[in-house]
Amino acid sequence: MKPRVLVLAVFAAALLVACGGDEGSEGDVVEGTDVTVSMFDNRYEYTEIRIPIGGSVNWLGAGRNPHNSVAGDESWSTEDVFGNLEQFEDDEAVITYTEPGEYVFFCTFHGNAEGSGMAGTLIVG
Ligand SMILES: [Cu+2]
Repeated sequence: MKPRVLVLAVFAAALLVACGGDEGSEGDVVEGTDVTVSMFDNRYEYTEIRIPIGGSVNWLGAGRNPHNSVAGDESWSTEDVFGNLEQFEDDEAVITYTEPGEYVFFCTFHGNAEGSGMAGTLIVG
């Protein structure tokens, strides 16, 4: 009887650890072909975005303050498609990414190219 109880206890502990890990990552990682990322005051809905080559991100204004998304290496910007660095609530900037790479992205008002503040990582491919 005793060994069986011990096995069950270990199994339950493993499940708890597995569930805890999943919850921690689901909050800020998104993966898909065409994803929408809300830009809140003053943080992105996701800080890690994974899309395939040819996938897109809809950068969606969702705050009272203006926001944007700019690549740390300046290779792309929501300004390129939206025409303005200030996106307010419901303003959309859909960017299609055709080059594989890993980009830091940031809001020019609330973050910086080093990935501090309102910032994250976009992985294409
Ligand atoms: Cu911002």
